[in-house]
Order: sequence, then C-alpha cells, then structure tokens
Amino acid sequence: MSTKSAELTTRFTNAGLQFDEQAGGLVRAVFSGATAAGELFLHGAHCAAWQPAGQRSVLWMSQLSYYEAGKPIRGGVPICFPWFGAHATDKAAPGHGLARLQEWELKSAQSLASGGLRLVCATELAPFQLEYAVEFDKQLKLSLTTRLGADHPTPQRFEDALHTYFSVSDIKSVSITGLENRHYIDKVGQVAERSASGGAIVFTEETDRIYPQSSESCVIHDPDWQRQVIISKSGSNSTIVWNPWIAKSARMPDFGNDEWTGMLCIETANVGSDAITLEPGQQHTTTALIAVSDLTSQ
Ligand code: TA6
Repeated sequence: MSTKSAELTTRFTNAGLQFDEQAGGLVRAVFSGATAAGELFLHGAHCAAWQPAGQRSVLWMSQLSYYEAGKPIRGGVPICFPWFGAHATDKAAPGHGLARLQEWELKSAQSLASGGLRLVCATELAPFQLEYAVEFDKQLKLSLTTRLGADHPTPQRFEDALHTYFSVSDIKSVSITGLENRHYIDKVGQVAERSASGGAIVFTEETDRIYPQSSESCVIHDPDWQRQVIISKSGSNSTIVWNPWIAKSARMPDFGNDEWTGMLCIETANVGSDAITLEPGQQHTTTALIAVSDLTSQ
C-alpha cells in the first residue's frame, strides 16, 4: 500500500473505506457495506463500481480500460466537464473536457443511517469550483455541483454529463422507455434531428443520440436478467443514449471488440442548447439517481 493510500485509509477508517492503487498508480476508494458495495478513483472522481446488496453489479467497466494519469477510465461514470464531446474550437483539446482527467480531492466520507456511504470530492477547473457527492446505498446518487465565484467578472457557460455506463445482459434484448415522446439529435453518420419515435428504444446498430429538453426518468428493461434499472434525475435537461456497436468498438483501443453487447450508456447531462450559464456567485447541481428493481418482484 502506498503512502497516499495508507494516509487515506487512516484518515477515513471510521467510514469503512479501504484505499488501494491500481495499475498506473491511480488511488481507488473501496466500500463494502450492508446495502451496497462501490468503488471510486480519485482520478476524475471516477465512480467505477456500484452493486446494491442482492443484485448484480450495475455499472459496466471495460476489461481494456486505461488506468493512467492523463487518460480517461473506460466505463463506470466519467464526468464530462466543462464541455461535452469535441471542444468547440480547439481540436487538440481532449474529448469530453478536463474533469475526468485530473485528480480530485476526497473531502469527506460519511456513513449513512441506512448503512450506505456518502463521499464528497472536489476540484477546481478555472473559473469553476466543482464538488461531486456520491452515495453508495440501495440507490446510487451522483450529484455534481458547479460554482462560479462571486468575484468573477462575467457569466460563464459550461456543459456537463454524468456519462454512466450500465451493464446489460445483451444489448440486443434490452429496451429503454421514458424518451418515447422526445425528438433527438442522431450523431451516427451525418448529424440529423429526428422526430420522437413514439416507442421504446431498442438497439440494432450503433446508437448515439442526444435528447434535448428531456428531464424525464428512463428505465432500462433487461428481461434476460429479470431486472429494470431506473435512472431519474434533477438539474439535467439533456439525456444521451449510446452503444458503439461493432465497428466503433473495434476502433477504440480501450474497449474490447466484443464488449459492446454487454453495455449501454444513459447519460445525465446539460449539453448543446441545454448548456448552463452561471452568473457570478451562482451554482448549479446535476443529479442522477439510479435504482434497480427485480422484475420477478413485480
Ligand atoms: O456520449 C456518447 C459519446 O459522445 C460517443 O459519441 C462516444 O464518443 C462516447 O461519448 C465515448 O467518448 P470517449 O471520449 O469516452 O471515448
């Protein structure tokens, strides 16, 4: 155990947290409680695992993920901030912004009455201050708060996304409800606006959609695993749905060629026309609340 991990384990020992270092020297916090287990890397404040008691693991991680400073971890919940996708003008800038590439500070770890754990991480990405609260419990609660200092001279705009990767039995047998009545931007091939489908989302090819002005909850229906995953949210007006399918998976070195069948992303975001502009002294919180229910108990 490195000095840093040992110091953190001592500092947060009453919260039942253990710390270790993965390949690349990234420090990981590991929690195992009565209601859930969870993992979070300080690199990117990256939530890498959540498994409620009695359930399969809910977040998906690539077997080929990087665990290196300066590179994003593939899977779990990358934090996209202060831009989503490619930078508007700087082609050399990293996709999905800088927050997922820098080391965050673990500010607090608090046991919850339920037996879960609440972690709070913080970082600075000028001119913004970021605070990220993660609750590992029967539900997974992720809250990203962005603050702009009162002494800042001008309003500032940002995009954010909690880019959550979910494990599924088979992408070809799951469906998503909640967005039937929403139009969307189709990013596959020539970007195009598409009208509302009127039905559940099913997957038969690469799927990469931004649903603007969508604050609804979404449900992943996974009949093979006899479960539903419910993603509700606040402070988010964009929802992104993504599965890379075959060709795009093969183009990503940190994504196994056959891993596309076992994952999908539903992202809780504010992007494009839903981007947030803060006045000096203001803050905004984007929250995702993730729960699992057994179909057998329905
Ligand atoms: O959220 C969907 C998306 O924008 C896709 O276009 C794909 O690029 C995905 O994010 C992953 O991006 P990343 O930079 O993590 O490889």
